[in-house]
Amino acid sequence: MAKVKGALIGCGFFAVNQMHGWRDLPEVEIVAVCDRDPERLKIVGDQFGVTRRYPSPEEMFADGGFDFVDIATTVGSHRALVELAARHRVPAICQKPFAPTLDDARAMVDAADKAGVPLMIHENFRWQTPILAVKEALGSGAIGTPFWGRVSFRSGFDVFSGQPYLARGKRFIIEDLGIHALDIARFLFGDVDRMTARTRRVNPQIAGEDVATMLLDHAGGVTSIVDVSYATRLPEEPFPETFVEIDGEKGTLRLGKDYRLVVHGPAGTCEQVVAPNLLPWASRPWHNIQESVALIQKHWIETLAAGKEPDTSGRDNLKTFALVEAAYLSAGRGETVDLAELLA
Ligand code: NAD
Ligand code: 89V
Repeated sequence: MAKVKGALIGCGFFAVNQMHGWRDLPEVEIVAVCDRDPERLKIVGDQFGVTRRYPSPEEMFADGGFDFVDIATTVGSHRALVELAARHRVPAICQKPFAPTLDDARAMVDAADKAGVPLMIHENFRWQTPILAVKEALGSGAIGTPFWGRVSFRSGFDVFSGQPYLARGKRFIIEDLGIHALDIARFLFGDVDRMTARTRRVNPQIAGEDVATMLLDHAGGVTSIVDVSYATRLPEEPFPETFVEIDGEKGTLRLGKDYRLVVHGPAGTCEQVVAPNLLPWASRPWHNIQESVALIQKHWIETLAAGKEPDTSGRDNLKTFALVEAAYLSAGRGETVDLAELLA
């Protein structure tokens, strides 16, 4: 059977995980890679044996010969690259965060729609094994209808050594990491009507906020807290684990340290470890994130073949990205922000 051919733009820090994920899918072949940095282009081209290498995305698209493009560059280039893919009618995956602004994100969804090609945002945290286990437990009805939730990521891990640009942006934790936690909150509790947020910068060496506390009113009636911090020094560093707490009308669910999931309800208390698999190319503590890359890529290939919209399509991810915008607006103004107004 003919392989699905892909091309990748951006051969940086995270793209290496994406290349490993693609290599593990027997039905996929990455036929071309692109990076404006010749050193990164060579490292990734050599490591994964890709001979078609381009310093410019325009040149790569002009040559063509691929069925989809995987955009793994940082946010400033996302709109131009998705629009370029749309002009060439090539289905595209774009890394989070979607775009610098909500207007850019909307324009990207429009461009893909007009071209009639799928657009998926690489929002992988909801594909983590422990988060999928939480979703399944919630869906089983074991704790009844949820009325309260918390999605929490608190760490003192040095993310700046691998991703130095994170220290320089005026926006930091909500845009980079909070976006994942907000997407998990949407995944578990549904869309959001109102957002109230507070932010802080504790680390004086960075430009953006490294702590955020967000209160979400979900349309279905759940109230949730999404709290994220890179200024939290714990006796045992939990990076990159996301903890989840849910109270339901009949019981409770807790996903805690070392992927321990406790579901308590009328049928009793069930405790299990829902640890991610350590893929052969993965390394601790990143393996949870790395496995979710492989899972979202599999989902992309399945939806592409079936002509279905991916779960984290551009259209869906507009609602997650709007939460990021709402959080910054709310924290800046000290007010609650109405999502319907923002998305109108
Ligand atoms: P990086 O800076 O290490 O890599 C980006 C690469 O893209 C660089 O090599 C750069 O030269 C190249 N590039 C940028 N613009 C380009 C353009 N227009 N044409 C060609 N090449 C270009 O960044 P990173 O840490 O790998 O992050 C990339 C993206 O991945 C970001 O959006 C980041 O938020 C996201 N990310 C996602 C996860 C996740 O779990 N989903 C984890 C880490 C990073
Ligand atoms: O997932 C991410 O976007 C990464 C990290 C987990 C380090 O924040 O930037």
